[in-house]
Amino acid sequence: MAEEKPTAYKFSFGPWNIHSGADPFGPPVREEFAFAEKLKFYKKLGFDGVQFHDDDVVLDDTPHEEMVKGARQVKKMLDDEGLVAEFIAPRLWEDPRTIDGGPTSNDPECREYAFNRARRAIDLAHILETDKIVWWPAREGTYIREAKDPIISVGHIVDFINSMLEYDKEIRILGEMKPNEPMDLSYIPTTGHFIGVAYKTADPARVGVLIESAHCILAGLDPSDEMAYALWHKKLWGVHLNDQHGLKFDEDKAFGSVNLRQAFNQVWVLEKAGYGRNGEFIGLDVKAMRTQKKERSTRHLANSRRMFLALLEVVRKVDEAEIERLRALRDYEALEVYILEHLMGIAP
Ligand code: GLO
Ligand code: MG
Repeated sequence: MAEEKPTAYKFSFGPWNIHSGADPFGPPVREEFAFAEKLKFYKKLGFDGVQFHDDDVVLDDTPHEEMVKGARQVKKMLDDEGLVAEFIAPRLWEDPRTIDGGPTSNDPECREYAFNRARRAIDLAHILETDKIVWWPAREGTYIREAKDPIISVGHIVDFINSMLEYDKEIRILGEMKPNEPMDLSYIPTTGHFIGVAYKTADPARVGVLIESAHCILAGLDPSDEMAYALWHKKLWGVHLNDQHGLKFDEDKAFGSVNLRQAFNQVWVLEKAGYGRNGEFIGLDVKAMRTQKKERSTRHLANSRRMFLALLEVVRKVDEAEIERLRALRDYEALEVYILEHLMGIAP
């Protein structure tokens, strides 16, 4: 039997991953690159895909005709750089109408705003030629438990997804779950929750997930097991690889920078499952350190990609027969050292 060719992975990031270094406690520390300048970095850094918020394409509330014109201009810019759009994510968390959430707001007018904005994101997706909408439910939760009805909220979320599925018969919805931040507690905080909800929507085959490593760690879960769970359901359509130092604010650290072994296991699970063979991207969601100077503020992207590819080499070098042998012996002590030696480059 002919051997299958190794997956040629494609990488993506969002324009927000090149940023001015502002944080909740301090102002920008480097000038923001213009969008056109950011696009120039993609190919140079080894990336082919651009992740978009809807308002990275055109500002919200732009009249329809102008919106179409603006989106076509962005499509042309992508074409000129040889790039493609991976997904559009409606940025539902910055508008005054979503202070208390979009789909789960108590105010029906605010819910309606969220529904309309998501449909508009689908229009943009058409123009940018992607069939993926990513939904990160940033404010769909509560600061205090009593603020919303938690049962009704789950129903609102299903209605929201259905409204997108009904609006467009091709579009796919990828839930990007996160247990907290900016909310104290989010509804449907994990991939497992979202997949449960997916099966209750009008077209479960078009509802899947994008998994971010840091979000899993924030939920006390292992990212590679989360990915495996979604892969089993054939619902892993995107990833946001990054890293996170324990249970605190969402750090979006460079991939592999905190826990190499955990990163290795993510690459392992993706590679073994053939992730990427249907055009899925290795997406990153990483922040540059605030201390970084402007002209060196894309290093975290190159570094994360480098770590993915280096870990991929390790994954491909590891001998599966040896792993099977040690599994059969139940000698996990030996298996552990076998993996660690490979990770450290000291395998005999
Ligand atoms: C924040 C999320 C955010 C999303 C992005 C795309 O915690 O990770 O960065 O990935 O807005 O929806
Ligand atoms: Mg993310």
